Amino acid sequence: PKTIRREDYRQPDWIVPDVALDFDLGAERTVVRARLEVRRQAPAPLVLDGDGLVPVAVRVDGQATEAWRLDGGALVLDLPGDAHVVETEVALSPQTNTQLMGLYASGGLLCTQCEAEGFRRITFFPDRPDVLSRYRVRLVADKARYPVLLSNGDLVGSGDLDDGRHFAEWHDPFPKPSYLFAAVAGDLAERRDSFTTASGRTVQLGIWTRAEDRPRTAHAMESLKLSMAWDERVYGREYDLGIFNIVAVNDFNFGAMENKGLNIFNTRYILADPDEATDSDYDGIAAVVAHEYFHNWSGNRVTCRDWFQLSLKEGFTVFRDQGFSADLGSPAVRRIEDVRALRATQFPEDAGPLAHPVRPESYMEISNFYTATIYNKGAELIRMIHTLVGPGRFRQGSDLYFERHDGEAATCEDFVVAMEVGAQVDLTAFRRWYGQAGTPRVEARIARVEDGTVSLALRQSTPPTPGQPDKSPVPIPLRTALFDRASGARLAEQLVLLEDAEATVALGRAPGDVALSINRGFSAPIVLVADRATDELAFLAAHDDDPFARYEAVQGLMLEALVDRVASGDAGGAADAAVDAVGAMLADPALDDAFVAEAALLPSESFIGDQMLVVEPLAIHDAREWLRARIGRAHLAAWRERQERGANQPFAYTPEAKGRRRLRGVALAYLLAARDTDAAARALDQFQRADNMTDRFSALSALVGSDAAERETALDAFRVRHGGSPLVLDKWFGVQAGSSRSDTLETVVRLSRDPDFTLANPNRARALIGGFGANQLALHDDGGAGYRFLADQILQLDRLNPQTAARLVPPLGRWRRFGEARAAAMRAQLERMLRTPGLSRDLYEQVFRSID
Ligand code: HT7
Ligand code: ZN
Repeated sequence: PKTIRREDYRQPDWIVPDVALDFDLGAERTVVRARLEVRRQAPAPLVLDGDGLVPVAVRVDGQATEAWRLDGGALVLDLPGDAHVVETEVALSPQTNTQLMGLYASGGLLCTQCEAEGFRRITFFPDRPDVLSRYRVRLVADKARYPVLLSNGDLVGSGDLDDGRHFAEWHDPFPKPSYLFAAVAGDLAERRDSFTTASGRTVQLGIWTRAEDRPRTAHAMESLKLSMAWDERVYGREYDLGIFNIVAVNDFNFGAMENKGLNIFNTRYILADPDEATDSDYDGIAAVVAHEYFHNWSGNRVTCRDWFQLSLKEGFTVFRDQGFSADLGSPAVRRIEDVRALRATQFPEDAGPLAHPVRPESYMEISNFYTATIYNKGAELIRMIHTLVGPGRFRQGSDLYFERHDGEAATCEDFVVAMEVGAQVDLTAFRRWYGQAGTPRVEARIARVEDGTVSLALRQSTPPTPGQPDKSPVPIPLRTALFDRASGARLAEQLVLLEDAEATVALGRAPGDVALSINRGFSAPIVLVADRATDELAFLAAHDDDPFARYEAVQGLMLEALVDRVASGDAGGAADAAVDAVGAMLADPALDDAFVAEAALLPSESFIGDQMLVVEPLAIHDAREWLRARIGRAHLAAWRERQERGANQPFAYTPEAKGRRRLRGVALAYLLAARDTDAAARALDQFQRADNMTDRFSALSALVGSDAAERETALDAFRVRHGGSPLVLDKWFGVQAGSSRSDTLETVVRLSRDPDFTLANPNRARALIGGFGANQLALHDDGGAGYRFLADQILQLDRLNPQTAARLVPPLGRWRRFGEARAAAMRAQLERMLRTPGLSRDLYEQVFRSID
């Protein structure tokens, strides 16, 4: 496959100010007629991208023509003038489109997914984000099968036709790139609402689902209205059309899509009721609804010049949705969750063969670049700018960015320049963050000068990544504070900016012993290596007034104990300190339950592995279970009390009730680990009495790793109760794939043959196969059978849905981190995949880069 390079960007030779599309829709056959008004920008032929399309007819300025050629799927025309009307006609088969890109069938629906390059599977077009067009769309379909016909913009006409068909015409006045085009046809029910904007316009809101799902759309609608108000209040951004529609579909490659005025969602991020969705599902829905809505400005009104600029819209929009979620609940807990996610996905990516900068230099298949680096690290870059300039100046920068680039296709550089001018800050050195892959490592050490002044010695380095052997220092904002150990008082907080490879900074005068709190709030996405003794961490775990730093101190103690235990079978004093720190938090009435739950959670097995030179999955698992049992046993009474607290109260979706449920789940896991006499019975009791999915699922998750008879009872009951609900059945598959039992591979193989399992549905495939790939213990079980199974499933899925298949490769790509035998077995599977004939471009690129 061809490599596309950022440096090769050229402005389009032709633009298309206006497009008219005419769809004659059917699942078996859909005919698409396109009318493009094209304008020349350079002396070159008109190249209209196409993927799998065969022109049935081509007309130029109303005249049928044969003067065209196909070049690698694209339709090429040599046109004489500077302005022409080009018409094409193609026929599609949505029903056989298993890639879920372009126009496809999902259940009884027809829907589109165009980002990044799906539009070229619908019609011939310059399918690149810097060609912006006004769209008129006419949809025609059988009225009984497809009573609802939706597209972008405003509805400008509709009516009945002969032979049971009907039509709808939509017009979107805002010029947009083809990746934001959308159309949906189906038998859908609507939850209708409205929102009045700050300037007094009324927007009609609709969430469209299958009729039986309609009752489960209330939370999504509420989230949408909150998002619209938040974007007005925090960013001054108002919605611009008269209609905003959302459609939920079962089969979707991603979470959702921000098509202008017609968002299309994975049902997973729309449907919720207390009996079927966990609190974390509820939070996910609010975050994704907000994310897609926020794209209306950061992505749609200002779009990307080319796909190398993807983080311009994605990183910024993640930052915006994180701010929204923080404002909805506890900012500290949200920050902890966001950092946990960053460490679980982005840090390993940045340290492995798929590492790439936030603004990549090249790609083979752009779908492979919808990564944690583009999204989550991209958001961290924006957050650092926000930290450097403060909220007021940041807002001036974002206002200027939207004002300058409204209606344009912009670059990351445009964003940085707008921030420099609007927020009055020099970001010359900061630009390196965009171009350099890898997670900077910062060493921090306190040094005392004779007169009582405390200084901080800092040193940064970034490890080499593929194609980037040498790294430059990047500006790293570190929110830092000192505590007086004797009194517990905080002496100072300052924002230290580490710009060079090394620096020493004076922190102030402190006569007695101090404790160093650094990277508070996770002010920079770095790996911190602070030379802090166990008792200093224990002090911070008890006294730090920054909740994130306090969480970090507890996690630091746990990590120290776990790493020592794996290395030497001993856990030094860190294990005792971790046990005490958790006990102190459980006893502290000032702390809210959600925070205690987060802080009491042990670091994940993969994060523990990231701290080691050679990952030993079994030793890590054993050490983690050992520490879990110790913390469980040490605080049995407190865990029991937390597991029982409020259990008889009816479900409420309030921050307090959510926190209580979260801590109840953590408590149950500790009780099971401690082998408390009635723990399994207690878990089953919670499972059976629960009036909500959070409690039911936390009980099931706690039981699924055990050998107790209650495990089977709960698993069977869960399937009987929820077997008819696809999203809940995904949980049933996923929880078994993540089990720590030694028979997990056998179970997953059996489940892959279950009549309810299908690779054709991405949610189901991700639940079972993705869940297994993320299970450190089961995947790396000795013998390599897990690697073989994973590779087999990826290859099978690649024939149906290359994008989803390619996303399952990263666990195998981590082969260098393991001992010789495992590394060889993992690599062998990558090589086998690479040798397989007919591999998709998506999978080829991921496997090829993972082997290297
Ligand atoms: N901007 C959207 C990306 C997306 C996507 C990308 C590749 C293949 C399928 C996809 N569906 C949606 C989602 C977002 O970030 O909001
Ligand atoms: Zn996005």
